[in-house]
Amino acid sequence: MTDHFTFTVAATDGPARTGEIRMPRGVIRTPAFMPVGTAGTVKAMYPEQVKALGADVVLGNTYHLMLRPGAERVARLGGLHAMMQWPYPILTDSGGFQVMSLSGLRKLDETGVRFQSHLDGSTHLLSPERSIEIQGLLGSDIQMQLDECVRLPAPESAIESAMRLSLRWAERCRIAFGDQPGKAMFGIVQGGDIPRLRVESAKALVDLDLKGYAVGGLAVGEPQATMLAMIETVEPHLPTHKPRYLMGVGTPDDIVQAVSRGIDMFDCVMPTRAGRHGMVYTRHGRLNLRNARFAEDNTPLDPESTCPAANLYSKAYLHHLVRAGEILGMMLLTWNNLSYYQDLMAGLRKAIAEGRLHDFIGETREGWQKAER
Ligand code: PRF
Repeated sequence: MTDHFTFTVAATDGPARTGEIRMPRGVIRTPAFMPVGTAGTVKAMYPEQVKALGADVVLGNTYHLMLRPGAERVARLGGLHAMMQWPYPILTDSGGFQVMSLSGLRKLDETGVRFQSHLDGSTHLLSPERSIEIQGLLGSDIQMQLDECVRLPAPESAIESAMRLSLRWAERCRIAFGDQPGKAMFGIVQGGDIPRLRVESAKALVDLDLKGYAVGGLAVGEPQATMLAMIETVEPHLPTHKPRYLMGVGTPDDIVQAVSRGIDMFDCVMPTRAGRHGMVYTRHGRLNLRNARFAEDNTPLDPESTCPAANLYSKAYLHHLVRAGEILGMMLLTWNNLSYYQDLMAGLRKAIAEGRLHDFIGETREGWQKAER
């Protein structure tokens, strides 16, 4: 295994690419979906199950882990990989986005974000330097710059100042991160739904020569068409030899659309969160297993899937578990959903390698139409 962080593109199909990120803790096959392990666990899943489904990397959150159990404590206990029993790569988000969506009182200025914990009301400061320090204490392999993400719609002036602040924080994060050959710090393109600001953000980040680039500030209230247009705006300005990560996205359709526009990495709570709320993703679309029409449906979710949650148990049984609020219901639905997402990514990688991405996307979308809603 390499002692450096490298990214190689093996094949392209239009703007879409398939390749590998290599780093000391493992290889990430791209396009990759990263299951979300916010609080040091991919909820309702054993780490070995997550790996067996084909996930090469999971996501952790600075915000949650700094508050509980605390970054210094995680470090004393040997780091997040050791605690979680996940020896493979971990990417951590920087915290700013979660502060904005979860914490109580908060104040953002040039220094960073001062905020009150949603757990006990204690006050904390997350600066660019402290965010990188925390991500280092956790042992994160791919660290994200601290940024400010503006929900859409928003006034252009607010989008512009958040983008500029994010650029200044990117420089501070890069200095704080320093030179760590086996690890990476990614910049985050901001700029809302304004093409001019997106281009300016991408160019300035590329000048910082970071190891990868995320597109942030999307899937925050805008239509899907706007999100895809922003990816198309940014993509030509990002270097082809570095990974591109679309943060917090998305539905299976968002993912195939973004992959076909050149995105390599994704994370989203959707498959795990939906699985705890009775929703399943399948080749035939999304189903709500709480629905009474599944009460006596003795067929599995997908007999052709290799995941037992999809090929073994009947929909009637899963419906019963969900209705009864049984823990196993959440476990099986989460397992099915992550399996579906990982199989989708494997399908995308194969289709790109074989130069038939367009047909693959057509067939995949046709399959989704089959679910009766
Ligand atoms: N910035 C960071 N994390 C994020 C986002 C962002 O813009 C998003 C937006 N979809 C999700 N997670 N740091």
